[in-house]
Amino acid sequence: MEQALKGIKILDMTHVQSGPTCTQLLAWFGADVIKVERPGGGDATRGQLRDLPDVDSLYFTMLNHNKRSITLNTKSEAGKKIFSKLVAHCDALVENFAPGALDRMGFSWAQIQRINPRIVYASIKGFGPGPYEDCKVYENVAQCTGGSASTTGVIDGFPMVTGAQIGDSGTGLHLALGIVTALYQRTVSGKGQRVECAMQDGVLNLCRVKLRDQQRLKNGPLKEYPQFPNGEFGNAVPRAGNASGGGQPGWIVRCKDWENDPDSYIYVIAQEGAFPGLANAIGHDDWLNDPEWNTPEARLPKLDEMFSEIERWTLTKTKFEVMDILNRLNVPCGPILSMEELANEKSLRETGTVVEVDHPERGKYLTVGNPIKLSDSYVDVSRSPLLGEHTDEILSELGLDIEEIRQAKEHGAV
Ligand code: CAO
Repeated sequence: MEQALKGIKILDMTHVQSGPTCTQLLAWFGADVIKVERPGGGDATRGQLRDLPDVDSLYFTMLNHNKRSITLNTKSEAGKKIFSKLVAHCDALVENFAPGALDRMGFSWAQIQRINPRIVYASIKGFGPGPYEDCKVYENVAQCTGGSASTTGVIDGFPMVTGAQIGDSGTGLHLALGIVTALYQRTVSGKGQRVECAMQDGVLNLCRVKLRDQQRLKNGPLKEYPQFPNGEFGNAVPRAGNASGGGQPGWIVRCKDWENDPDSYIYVIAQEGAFPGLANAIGHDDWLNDPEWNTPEARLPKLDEMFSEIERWTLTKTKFEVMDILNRLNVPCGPILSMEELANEKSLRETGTVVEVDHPERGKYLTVGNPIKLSDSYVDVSRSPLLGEHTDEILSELGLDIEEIRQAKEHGAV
């Protein structure tokens, strides 16, 4: 079996998280990803949140699988020459520097196009054109400016960021789609193009349902929100605790031993079609003939009471027992799984979503593999490169002979 992106060469100028998640996906689909790093320290995440002294951090290793690493000082004259060769050699350049960094190195889009008109030039920035276009941005800044934080959190509590890296990894995903789309268009147009994703835009795209609710607010209260019917709605979409974002009410309820296990909870959705089974299971078959309870509209103003009754039942069972019983009744539900449980989940290991990788300096560690499964393109997760591990190999692929490589080293370019 071949790999979908075999033969595609990516000039990977990414660092930290957002860009590296994008190029890691492309590498998993078979692209040759050449990660360019500054001589000395390389990607800052190599040294961040280290759990072992002098060993690449898990932060770095888990974002840079299947790539090759070349060190290159793109600000030195000799480095710029090599960088130009890389631009000519590759199908896509991907970067997520602070705004203007590549231009300051002397590589504007116009210059890059002159070197290689077929190249796709893909960037992640914090913001698109506008008042904040020059700002540096990290994950939580994007969550706050993209509408996620203002709509996440407990009712009447302060805004909250989520554990899911929707600003970084979410935007990396968006960019990867942009790159393969541009490469596809190139097969017809013959030329490359610019692909840009702003983290604010990526987060807002993932918060689409909240912009939906912002507009619904004009026409009356959001009846599925916990603020209805007793609380007040202001001018903007409020935080809704754990209420479902869709048309079916849902909530997190406690399960047996929740006092000792911080993850003994389950999310239960009271979907209309499965409601009779749910009511029966929790011992409330009386609701089925009671007009106060037997329609979704009748239940809407008393969802808190309904979920307390569901919880009275779930408190007598483990989250997995609840899952077993309710799944058989077609009631959508999901246990709150801890990272410990996910790391040990057999089915995730079998599908390659959780993978054990061996690293020459740190030994074995777990990572999240490719969550996108193609039937005709295999994924083989291999370890992240050491800093500059492939410098000589890549330089000779660019046509430099041994003497030129020696000189590049002597000039501190690599
Ligand atoms: N050779 C020479 N110089 C290099 C180099 C190389 N191989 N690689 C990077 N540099 C230089 C850059 O050119 C830049 O120099 P200038 O400031 O003179 O232009 C400098 O290193 C620092 O780059 P940076 O400004 O991007 O890095 P930072 O640590 O200050 O900022 C970040 C990091 C993430 C805030 C910023 O890159 C950013 O806003 N990126 C866009 C948004 C983004 O992706 N954020 C997600 C990060 S993960 O949460």
